[in-house]
Amino acid sequence: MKIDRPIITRYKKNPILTSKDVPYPVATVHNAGIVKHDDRYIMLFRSHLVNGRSIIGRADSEDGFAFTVHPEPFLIPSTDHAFAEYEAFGVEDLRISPVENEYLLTYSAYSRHGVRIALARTSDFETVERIALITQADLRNVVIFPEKFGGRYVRLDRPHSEISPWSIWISYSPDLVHWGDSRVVMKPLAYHWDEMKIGPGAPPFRTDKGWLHIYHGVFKTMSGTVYRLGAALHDLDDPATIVGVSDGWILQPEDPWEVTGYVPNVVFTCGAVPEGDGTVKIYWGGADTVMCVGTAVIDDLVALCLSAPRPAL
Ligand code: BMA
Repeated sequence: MKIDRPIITRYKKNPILTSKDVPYPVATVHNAGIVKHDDRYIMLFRSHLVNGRSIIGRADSEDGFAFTVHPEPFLIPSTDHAFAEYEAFGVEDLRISPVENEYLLTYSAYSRHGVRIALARTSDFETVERIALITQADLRNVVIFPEKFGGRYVRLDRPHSEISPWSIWISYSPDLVHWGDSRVVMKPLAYHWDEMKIGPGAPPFRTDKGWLHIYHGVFKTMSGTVYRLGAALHDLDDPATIVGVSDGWILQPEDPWEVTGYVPNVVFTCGAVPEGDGTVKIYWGGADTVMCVGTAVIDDLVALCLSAPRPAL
């Protein structure tokens, strides 16, 4: 399908947040979860410390473009014995899902045992309650749908595998603690921009035609990997069914701060904010170093998923 405008229009003043904006010492600012709460945009971003391990900071904005960072980090590795063992190497890539009057926070917890996912909740971004570690090792990139289906929470995630390219799976839970009925819903496509691995990106949001999920896909080149973003549409009533996946990427590293940095050639999303005017603000980390934002027309992304889609599996 031909769309006569950029699929994502980059904000002219990118990057919108860098380590220089953070009032405590950090090396990077990237891979942030974002949500609109009480008409303010709240960004929970990842920063590498100079020891190479990550923590999560908070920044607020009135307009979704100009952010001010809070003086203290938002989330650091837990000292509570139930979590401390598994968060010892850092917390990364937090996603925010608004579900039933609260926000569910999912993030990667790193330790000598591997990477697993922790789930926490907040209703005001002031106090945070850790609920549970909801995966074993090795899983990353958990996003929770903003609605329940048949009374159950639903998540997309990405287990690691030695015998299959890393793919997107779905799981269900009655209580946020116990998850099951897992199955694979989307796989990388051979000799395609996302052939090496794919993973959930921003928590899906509702459109007329389905749940729109912006995911990341990775391609291996002779000089390293390239992380790009793609779009997939899940059935409104049955999110395990994918209605269509955009054949092409919707964003690739192009700006200097996406092409060069802590990890070159990376655009990586953990959050998008659908607006009332039919657009969506998509936020991404550039080269694991800075935060960027761009705007897309939601109907364009839906049309890309539905016209000449590539197979999901
Ligand atoms: C992935 C994760 C992301 C990161 C990306 C590119 O495996 O570690 O947090 O943005 O690699 O380095």
